[in-house]
Amino acid sequence: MASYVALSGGVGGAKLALGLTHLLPPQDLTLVVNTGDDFEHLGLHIAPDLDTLMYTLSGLSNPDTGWGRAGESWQCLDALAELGGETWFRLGDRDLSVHLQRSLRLRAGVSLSDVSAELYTALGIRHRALPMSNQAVRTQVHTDGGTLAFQHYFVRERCAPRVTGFSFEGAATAQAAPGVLEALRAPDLAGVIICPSNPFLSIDPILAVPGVRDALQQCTAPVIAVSPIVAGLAIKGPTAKIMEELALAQTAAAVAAHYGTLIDGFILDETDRHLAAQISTQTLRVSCAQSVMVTLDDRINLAHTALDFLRTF
Ligand code: FO1
Repeated sequence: MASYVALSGGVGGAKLALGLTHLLPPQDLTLVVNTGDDFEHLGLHIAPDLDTLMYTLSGLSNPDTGWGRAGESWQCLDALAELGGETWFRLGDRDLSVHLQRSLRLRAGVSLSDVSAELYTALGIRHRALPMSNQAVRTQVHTDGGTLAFQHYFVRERCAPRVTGFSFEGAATAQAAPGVLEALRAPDLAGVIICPSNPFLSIDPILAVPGVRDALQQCTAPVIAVSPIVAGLAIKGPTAKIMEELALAQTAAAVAAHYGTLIDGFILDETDRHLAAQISTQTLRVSCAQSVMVTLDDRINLAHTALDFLRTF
């Protein structure tokens, strides 16, 4: 028996997670998902990364945006606009069903991890995806114009403000959700994969949950990360822009340096092969792969590379 854990944010991470679910049976994979992007909106609890992963794994995701559902309609949002309501965060009619159901169950006292399990099961997903925590951890984006809640920065302000740093409100007193630390401490743990998600906005919130970083540091299984930066560009989202604003080089090497001693291996895109020698150290091995995932085969192939790489340690 060999079990694996993957840490994931939304769109980019979900692609690799999908590839992993094609190669590993449900009992051998635990997906730990960022909830720092969660927020209360229109009286509902929105959990974007859990939902992006859920729609991706169930085959319901919108292939153009990566978030939300395919074939969505927007009648509720249009009607809300007529009432002068808030429409900057686009909730489709079908997507709303998930937010309504989740919010109702949370209000009834069910934990976020249990509601997520109910929703994933209802959509036919057999692999286990755990929120990083059942308590609220909310990513705050510090910008030169003040501090913004994550979705206000990301969606409402379209990542335009210059970032000066991040904090994860509530993290210090949060607990890892049931199953998270257990998966990282499992005797049969064969490897941990940090998906190609934004290191600052999607992975750091998971690492900020007490116990997670220590568990990764202490686990004897190898921990690898897949670079979300390819040829100096973010595959999706504001990672490169944020790195520039934080005065970091916009390179895969800077991402590897950000993870530091937490990782034992790093997967670079083929186009960044020339960086391999610079990144590898006595304690960090580098592997190269075609890491831009356009097709399902790309997702499965990258998952294969990650698992093969883990097996070489
Ligand atoms: N991202 C956007 O850029 N614009 C939106 O209007 C938007 C709506 C939305 C609705 C539900 C949901 O689950 C995700 C949604 N996202 C939207 C994505 C969300 O902001 C994610 O937090 C980011 O993609 C980062 O992972």
